[in-house]
Amino acid sequence: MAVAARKASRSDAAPSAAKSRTARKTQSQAPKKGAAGFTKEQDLFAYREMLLIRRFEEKAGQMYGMGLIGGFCHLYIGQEAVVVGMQMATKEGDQVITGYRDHGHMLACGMDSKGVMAELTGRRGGYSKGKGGSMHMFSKEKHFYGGHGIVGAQVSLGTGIAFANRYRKNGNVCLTYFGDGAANQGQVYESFNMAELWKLPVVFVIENNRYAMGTSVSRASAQTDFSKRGASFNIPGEQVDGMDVRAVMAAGERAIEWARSGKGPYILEMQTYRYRGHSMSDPAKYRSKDEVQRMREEHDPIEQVRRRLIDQWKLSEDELKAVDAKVREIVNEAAEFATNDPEPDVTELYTDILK
Ligand SMILES: Cc1ncc(C[n+]2csc(CCOP(=O)(O)OP(=O)(O)O)c2C)c(N)n1
Ligand SMILES: [Mg+2]
Repeated sequence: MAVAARKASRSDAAPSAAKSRTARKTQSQAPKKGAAGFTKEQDLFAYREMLLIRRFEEKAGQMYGMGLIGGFCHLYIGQEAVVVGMQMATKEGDQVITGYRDHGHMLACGMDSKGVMAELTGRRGGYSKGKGGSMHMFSKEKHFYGGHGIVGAQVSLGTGIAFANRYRKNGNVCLTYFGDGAANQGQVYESFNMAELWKLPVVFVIENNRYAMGTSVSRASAQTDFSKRGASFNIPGEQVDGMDVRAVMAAGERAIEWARSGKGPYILEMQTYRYRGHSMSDPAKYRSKDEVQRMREEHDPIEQVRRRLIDQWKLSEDELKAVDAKVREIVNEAAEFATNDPEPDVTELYTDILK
């Protein structure tokens, strides 16, 4: 927690690109109404946010292929509705912490796409001055606490952030995301116990994308209903269609309200799917192409909203194209910045380290 906070203020101070933010709304300023059905504004907002994540990730994948991004790179494509729906249920001040599949979470928190992309390419305008890479970015300003490469580590850190919220009586809730694989880690259950015992304001969001690297849920988990994982600690939970941004927001509102009102933690199992490999180096031999194709064709979270915008809200193809063009422009600008920004100076080798 202390380390995360230190890194957060450091990286906030660093990137000039991250400071020069586009005028994009963050989700805590997003249009709100009852959650079951979205208004036109909510659908448009969700569409734009999810599309930004998708296009950003596609571009990151291309840049990785071109050798511009080194190290690990885990793409979030397919899972966009989870983080966008959850952010739409938050209020300003609520924190987010997650694992290594984190670019979507950063963008959804309102972090600048230039600063994120420049960190991927290891440039000085990146959120960690080009020294952190894909899995290690933070923004205290946007309440994003990483970016963690150790599977499950963020669960105890997120519980610690929630403890700080309770101690400071600031009314904030910490959204702590982790995967189906991470859900089998021991420290998760130590955290669950303390979170319920002390009624900490934390929502545990389990992103069940059906695989942990190449291992399917049914091969690795004795209890595959992750919403029940808090049962022995009396933590309530529910399973959510994580491909439907409206269902995510509705569940997010219930869970956040529960946590904020002092009732303690809440578990949301988001049933979702990642279209790409675990990381860029995954040949994905453990699942069939048909399975991926079926999910894309029948459950794509962005396509669902796109259809509503056309059928229900009568948006024209031209109006949608204008949104797409704007998103592409933001992503292209980020890629250009991340390609041309200089690398960190060698003197930076000895800064921002624990001595
Ligand atoms: C403590 C630890 N053990 C193993 C690994 C290697 N590892 C990286 S990702 C991963 C799978 C995690 O899967 P899941 O929690 O389902 O998240 P997803 O990748 O599906 O988002 C493993 C085993 C690690 N990084 N840290
Ligand atoms: Mg997984």
